[in-house]
Amino acid sequence: MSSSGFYGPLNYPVARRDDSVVDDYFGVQVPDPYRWLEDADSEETQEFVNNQVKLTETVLQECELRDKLKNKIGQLFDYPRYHAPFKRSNKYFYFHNSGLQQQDVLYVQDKLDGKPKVLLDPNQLSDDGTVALNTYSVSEDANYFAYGLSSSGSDWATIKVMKTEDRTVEPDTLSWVKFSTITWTYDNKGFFYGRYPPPDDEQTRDAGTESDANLNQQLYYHFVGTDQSEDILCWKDPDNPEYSFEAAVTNDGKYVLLYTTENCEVVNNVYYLNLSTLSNGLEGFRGGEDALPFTKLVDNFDASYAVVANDDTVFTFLTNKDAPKYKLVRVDLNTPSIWTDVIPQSEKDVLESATAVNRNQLLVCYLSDVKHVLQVRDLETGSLLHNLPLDIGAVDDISAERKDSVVFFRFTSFLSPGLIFKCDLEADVPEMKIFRETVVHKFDRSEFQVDQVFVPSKDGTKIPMFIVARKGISLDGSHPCLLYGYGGFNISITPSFDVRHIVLLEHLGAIFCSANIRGGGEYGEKWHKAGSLSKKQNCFDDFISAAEFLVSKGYTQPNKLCIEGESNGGLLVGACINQRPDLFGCALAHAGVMDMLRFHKFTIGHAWTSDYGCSDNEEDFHWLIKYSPLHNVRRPWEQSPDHSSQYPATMVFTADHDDRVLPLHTLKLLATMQYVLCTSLENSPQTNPIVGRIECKAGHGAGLPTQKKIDEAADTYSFMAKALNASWID
Ligand code: X99
Repeated sequence: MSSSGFYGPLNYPVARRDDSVVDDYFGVQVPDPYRWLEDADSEETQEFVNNQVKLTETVLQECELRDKLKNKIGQLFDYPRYHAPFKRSNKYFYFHNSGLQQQDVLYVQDKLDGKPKVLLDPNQLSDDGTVALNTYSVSEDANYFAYGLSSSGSDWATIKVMKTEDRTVEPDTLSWVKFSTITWTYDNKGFFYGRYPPPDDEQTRDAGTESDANLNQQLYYHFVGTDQSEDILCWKDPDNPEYSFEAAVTNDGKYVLLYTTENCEVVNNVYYLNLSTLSNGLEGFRGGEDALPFTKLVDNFDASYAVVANDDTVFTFLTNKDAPKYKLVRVDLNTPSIWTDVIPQSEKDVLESATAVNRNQLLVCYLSDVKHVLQVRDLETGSLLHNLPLDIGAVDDISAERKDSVVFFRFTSFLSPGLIFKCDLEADVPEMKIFRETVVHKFDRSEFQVDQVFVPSKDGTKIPMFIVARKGISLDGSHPCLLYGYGGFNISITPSFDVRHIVLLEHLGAIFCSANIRGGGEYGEKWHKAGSLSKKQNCFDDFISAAEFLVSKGYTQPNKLCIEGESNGGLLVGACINQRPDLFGCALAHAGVMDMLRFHKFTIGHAWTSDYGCSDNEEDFHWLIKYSPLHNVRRPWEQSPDHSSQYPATMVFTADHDDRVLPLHTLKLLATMQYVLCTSLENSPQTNPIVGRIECKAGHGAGLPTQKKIDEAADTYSFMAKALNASWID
C-alpha cells in the first residue's frame, strides 16, 4: 500500500521498445530500446509526448491544491522587484519587474532620482512573453545598447543594436550567437561576440529544437551600422572545435583579452592584444581572413584567470592557480613569468569576485560557509580597508566601476526578497544606505527562521544545509519537506528568495532545505573536484545523507520528503531515486542529464565531460554506467527483503526548446521507468505515479516568462502535495 495521496496504477501509454539497438562499450552490451526518442521530429516521438502530456494532465486534475497554489503563487509573485542599477558614462540603467510582467524591463535615467524611461521592454516583443533578453551590453559612451534576444527559452540568440537616446533600433542583426558575451571597444564603434556555424537546416527548423553538437565557435567583431557578413573574424581554432572564446576589454580600454575555455572545467587560457598598437585599429582587419595578432600570456590551461583591473601593462587577475579557494595575483606583461600574490588564498573562505572601484580600491566578495562576506580592499596592496556588514545570505548583483566611488549591490536570502545597498567609498568609513527595499505583499518573515546545519556524509565529510521553517516547529517527523540540491560544475547554491517556497512554508506547513553537496563551488575547487568524475557518487551520498538527517532528527519522514533538482540537479534526483527509492515520497527532476552514456553527443554536452567524464573512455564508462539514471532503474520490490517498497511519486520535466539538456534525456528515462516499474508486469506494486511534464515554447530555464513559472510551480507542488498527503493551511 502506498501512503501517498494517489490511488491505484495509471493507464500508461505503451511505448515501443526497439530491442535491436544495443551498443558495445568495451565488451559490455548496453541496450538502448528508446533510442528512437532521440529524434524529436519523428511522429512516433511526438505521439509519445502527446500521450504523456495527456496522462500528466489527468494526474494533475486529481491534485486538489493545483488551483489554490496557482492563485497563491500568482498573488505572491505580484511584487515589484529591481536589480542593482549600473552606470555607463552619465546614465544609469536598471532592470525592473512590476510584479507579473513576463520579462524584466530595462530602464534608463540621467540621474538616480531622475525620471526613468523604458529602454527595452521584452514584453512588447511577443504576445506570450517567450522572447527574452539573453545577453546585453551598453557602450562606454552609453549611446548604444547591444542586446541578444532568445525565443522560446533556446540558448540561441540574435543580437540587435539600439540607440539609447531615442530607442531607435538599428538594422544590425547578428544571427547564430550562442554562449556569448557582448564586449564593446571603448571607441564605441562596435563589439566582440561569439557565434557558431549555423545548423544545416537553419532555414526550416525552429532554433533550439536541433541536437547538432555546438562546435567551432568563433569570436567576431561587429562594427555598428554594417552587415554581419562584414564582421571581422577575430579568433577561431578549427583544430580544437570544442573550444569557446570570450573577449574582455580592460578598464582603460587599451587591451582586449581573449579567454579560451575547453569545456566546463574552471580553467582558461589568456591572450592579449594592445589595441593601440594596431596601425589602422580594428578597421585594418576588415575583409581579411586572419585572426587578430594576440600575444599569449597563459597557454596551458593550468588554472582559471579573470581580469580584475589593469594599469597599463600591470594586470590583476582573480585565479585559482595553486589556490583552490582563489586568490588575487599581479603580472606585468613585460615580465610575464613573474606573478605575485596581491590577496593570498584564504584558509577557509572562497574568494568569489573582486571588482575594481574608486580608482585604487576593490570590492571583494567571499563565500564563507555558503554565506557572502563583502570587503573593501586596497587594489595596490590587497590590504583590508573595511568590512561591509551583511546579514546571513547572498550578494547576487554587484555594480561598480573603477572610475566611480559609488557601488551598488543586492542582498538576498531565503526570507529577504532583495535589499539594494548603495555605498559611497569616498567616505572615511563607508556607509551602507538602503537604496531600494523589495517588499512582498502579506509576507511576514518574522514567522520563519533559517538554520544552517552541517550533516556528516557517508565518508564523514560535513555537508552544509540550510533549513527554512516556521519558527518553533515540533520535530515529530510530521512535516512535508522539500530538499533541493545541485552538486556540480563548481556552482554554489547560495541562499536566495523564492516566492514558490514561501507559499509552501505558509500554506503546506512545509520545510524547505537546500543541501550544499560536493561538486559545487561552496568550498572552492577541491569541493568541486570531490563531486566530479570518478567521485560523482559523493554528490548522491551527500544528498542521501542530508535526507537521512532530516528524517533522523524528526524534521520529516520518508513519505513526507520530496527531492527536487534542475539540470545537473535533475541528474542528482534521478540517481538518488534509483539508489534509495524508499527514502523519498516524491521526486521532481527538471531538465536532468539522464543518459550519462550519450550526453556528450548533443549540443553543448561535450563541455560537461570535465565534470562527468565520457563513455568513449573505458575507465569513465565504468563510472558512468554505475549511476546513469537511465541505466539503473530496477524494481525495488525485487531487491528489498520486505517486498514493499516502490519508487516515490515522480515527475520529470523537460521543454521542447531545451537545447542545453535535450528533452531526449527526460523522455528516455520516463519511458524506461514506466516500462520497468509499471507496465511490464501485471499488478505492479508501483502505484505511485511516474509522469512527465513537457512544456512548450520553453527551454532550459533562462528567460521563462512569469506566467509559465507560476503554472509550472502550481503543477509541481500540487503533485508534491498530493504525493506527500499535505493539506492546505489558510
Ligand atoms: C553549460 O553547459 C554552459 C554552456 N556555456 C558555455 C555557457 O559553454 O553558458 C559557455 C561559454 C561561454 C559563455 C557562456 C557559456 N553549463 C553551465 C553547464 C553547467 C554550467 C550546464 O548547463 F557550468 F553551469 N549543464 C547542464 C551541465 C549539465 C547539465
